[in-house]
Amino acid sequence: MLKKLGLIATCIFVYGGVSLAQVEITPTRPEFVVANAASRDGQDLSGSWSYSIDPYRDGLYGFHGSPSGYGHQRFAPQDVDIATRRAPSALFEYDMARSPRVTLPSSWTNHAPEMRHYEGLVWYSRTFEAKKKRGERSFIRVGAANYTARVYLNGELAGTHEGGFTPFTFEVTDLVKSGENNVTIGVDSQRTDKSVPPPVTDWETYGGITRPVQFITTPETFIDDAWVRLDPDNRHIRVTVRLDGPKAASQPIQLSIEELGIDLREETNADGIWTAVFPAPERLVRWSPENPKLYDVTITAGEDDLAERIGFRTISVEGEDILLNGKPVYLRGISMHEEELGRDPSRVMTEAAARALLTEIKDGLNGNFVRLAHYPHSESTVRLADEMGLLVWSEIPVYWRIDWEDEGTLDAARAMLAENILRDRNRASVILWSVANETPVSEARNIFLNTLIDDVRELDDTRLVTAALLTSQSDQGDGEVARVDDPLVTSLDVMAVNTYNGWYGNVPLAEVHEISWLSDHGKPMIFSEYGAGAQAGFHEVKNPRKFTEEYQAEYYRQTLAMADRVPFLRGMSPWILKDFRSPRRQHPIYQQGWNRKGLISETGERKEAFDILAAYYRTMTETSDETSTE
Ligand code: GCB
Repeated sequence: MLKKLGLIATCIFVYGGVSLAQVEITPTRPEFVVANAASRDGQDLSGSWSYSIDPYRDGLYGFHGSPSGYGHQRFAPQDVDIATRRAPSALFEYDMARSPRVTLPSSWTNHAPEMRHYEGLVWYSRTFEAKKKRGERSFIRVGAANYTARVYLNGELAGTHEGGFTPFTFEVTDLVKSGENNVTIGVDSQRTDKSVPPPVTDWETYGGITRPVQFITTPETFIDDAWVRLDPDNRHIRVTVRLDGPKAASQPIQLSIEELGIDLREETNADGIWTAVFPAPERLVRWSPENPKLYDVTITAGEDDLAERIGFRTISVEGEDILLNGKPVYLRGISMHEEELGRDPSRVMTEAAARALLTEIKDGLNGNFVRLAHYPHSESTVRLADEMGLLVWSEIPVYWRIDWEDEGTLDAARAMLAENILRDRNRASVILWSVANETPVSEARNIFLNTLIDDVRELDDTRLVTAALLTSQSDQGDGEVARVDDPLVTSLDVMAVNTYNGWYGNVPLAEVHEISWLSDHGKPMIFSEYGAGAQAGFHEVKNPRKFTEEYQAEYYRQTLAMADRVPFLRGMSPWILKDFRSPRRQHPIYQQGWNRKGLISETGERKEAFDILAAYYRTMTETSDETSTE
């Protein structure tokens, strides 16, 4: 249920040199943003839900493809037992109320042993009490459901959504009733060659409802979107607020930041939008990893108000430097997946679980940066990064083998991008939006990714755009040379490359430090990935081979020595903080279904390489002047 705003541009793009397609250049926006949704009135529907698997999608279609029949509709709110007592010949082949119960949010991987590798449709259902009030609107918001979802309230379809990592909200004002309500969500983890990401990745799919479901109530006219940020000129604060509802136009509106003595009162325009620019007060403290200062911001419009905690900072590029608040910054980072510590994770990324991982980065590694790979992580993780002082790389799962020629695929990617940016553009920690990971160059791919880059620039002109690229490498007599020769670089602010010499490829580990890097782009580069696998506790000191801690440690020494020789390198997010589940990694001794490139094991045990990176970053903090707070 996505509303496409704006005009269809008249640009004609050539797809793959064959077909002509008209691409809408105005970004696809979700119908509702519901800024700071967690702070909204209503009910958190996290907790106990019943579930029923449906691998043949029997709840949706009969066996000849027609809509499902009465006895199959998992979304119908009836009590099957009572119905069959009343009509003894009625046949029901489900009973949601008597199905097993589980606690959401969580992927279904841990619901039962037989769910561990399940892919397909699962129905979830629960009831909640509501009281309908005149002049009040109601919504169901899902933080994330992987990969497609259908939401029903009291048996009626409220909406459908594609994309496993971004929030979606459906209005249910007309469907909700006073008393008991039934909400049923069908989540289908099945992906196709046209989905984003495609079925083949290097991580666990984690199908299911992995972030909170909320029942939200708002006044008839409410503040749907509010974006408050420091202008790139570093001297002004800019505000954009969008109201939704019958009284959105010409509505008195107020913004206050008490600590800064800011109290603005104006009116929305005819479209329900208020934009303002005003000088940043002298005493404004800039947000930075060293001083992650957040301000309480309140917006009031009619009967609605919205509270936010917002940090103010600038991020820009000058030549080969990345500037935070006008000063060069080196990104001392690491990558992470959304997977909690423990032997049996199921993507239950509570705040405590995220804090445990981010603390390892901030305090353990002396880091100031995290790459949240390979899809948008939960909003609470990004808010935590704001609070703890970690710069964030945020990305959408445009990964490996995307169908570059399919318009539906492009639409899906654009929708995910917009949902991600609109959710997180108030977070000072987010400095980089990434549009892709390791995508081979082709004409169709360049067009696809340039459309996404244009969208980013349209939705957010205060951050940098990047993508994790592949590079070419050769030895033409004077040593191994790696080149950043992807034509996409022209459109990016920061070049990012994934490089695995010494783990993949033919360069011997001992020679990795000699590799040279060439770029004539005059832009900053970061190593968005490099890494080697090691099983925690597996040692071979004399002749270390792959998967020993010693090999991984030497890999880090070699790669860091190489990094020291790259004149335009401005940061790194090695692969990866923690061992993570990946069905493609099946060495029976070293991997057992885990990608072992973590610097800590799945239970948090630090490997030798952890200390090498931590020491490298510590030295950097000791030698650099890091007081970018003004
Ligand atoms: C990559 C991918 C990442 C993989 C990693 C690996 O380049 O971007 O998703 O997990 O390599 O471990 O091979």
